[in-house]
Formats: sequence, structure tokens, C-alpha cells
Amino acid sequence: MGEIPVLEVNGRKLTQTAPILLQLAAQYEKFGAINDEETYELLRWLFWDNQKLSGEMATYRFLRTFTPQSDPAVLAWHLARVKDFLGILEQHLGATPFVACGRLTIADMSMCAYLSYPEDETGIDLTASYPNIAAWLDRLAQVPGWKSPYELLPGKRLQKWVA
Ligand SMILES: N[C@@H](CCC(=O)N[C@@H](CS)C(=O)NCC(=O)O)C(=O)O
Repeated sequence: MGEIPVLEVNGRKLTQTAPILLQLAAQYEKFGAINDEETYELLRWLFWDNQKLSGEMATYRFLRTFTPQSDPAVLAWHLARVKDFLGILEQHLGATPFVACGRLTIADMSMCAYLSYPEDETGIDLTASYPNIAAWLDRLAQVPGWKSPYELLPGKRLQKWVA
């Protein structure tokens, strides 16, 4: 598919975030669904996140911060979509502490990823504009073992094209 992430387990290469997370949840019997209704809820949010929230946050961050001379009209189009999707998540998290099933699941893990990069990369002040999302990210950061993206990712950083 020409994409990262790729997780290699015993010589088998797993790709695509959502099925990787589902596989890990099943393997470790943690952070997954315990019945059909929860499975539906997790899949619903994982699909939405892949297509909408993380899909658009990732594209916007890359174009805004790590691409020289991005077209301002294209950036504005992506930012409008990012704001739409953050608005949906903000409303949802006003009514529940975690994304699905009332507890920490792989849906939270999928959705927090691109929201956990520094503000100078995402270009979005979550605390000011999306307080429920900011509070949810704080809750996730309290979970034992949680690490920020740059604590986890080794290697050289990309050049930034915005201040
Ligand atoms: N739906 C995929 C999206 C993964 C994705 O967008 N990966 C980016 C890097 S973060 C990529 O590999 N892009 C390569 C390209 O678009 O050519 C997933 O959830 O794993």
C-alpha cells in the first residue's frame, strides 16, 4: 500500500493503523471490545478517525509545517475540514471521558495521535479552542506508560517551513 506504519510480528507484516490496533488489542486482551456492540462502536470511530480526523490532521500538518511553499488555498481547505472534525470530537468529548465504551480503548489511541504533536506543528491551539479535547488528551497523558510522539519516535526530525 506504500504507507507507514508497518508492524512486523514473527515475520508477518501488518499494515494500516486500525487493523494493527485491533490485532494488538486482541493479542494483549486490552483496550479492545468485549461484545458486538462495543466492536461496532470501536470500528465506527476507527473508520471515522482514519478517513476524517487523523487523515486530515496528518495532511494539514504535513502541508502546513513540513512542505515548502504550500498553496494557501489548499491549506485553507484542509484547515476548514480539520476544524469541522475537531468540532465533532469536541462535542462528543463533552459527554464522555473517552471516545468509546466509557473507558480507554484503541479508538482513543488512534485519535490522539496527530493531536499529540506540538502546537507549532499542528497549528492548532487545542486548549483555547477545543477544551474538551485538551482535557481528554491530559487524561490520556496520565495513563501509566503513556509517551508523547517524540518520546517514541527515533531519528532525525524533518525541517520545518513555518516559524
Ligand atoms: N490509513 C493509513 C494511513 C497511513 C498514512 O497516511 N501514512 C502516511 C505517513 S503518516 C504515509 O505513509 N504516506 C505516504 C504517502 O502518502 O505516499 C493508516 O491508518 O495506517
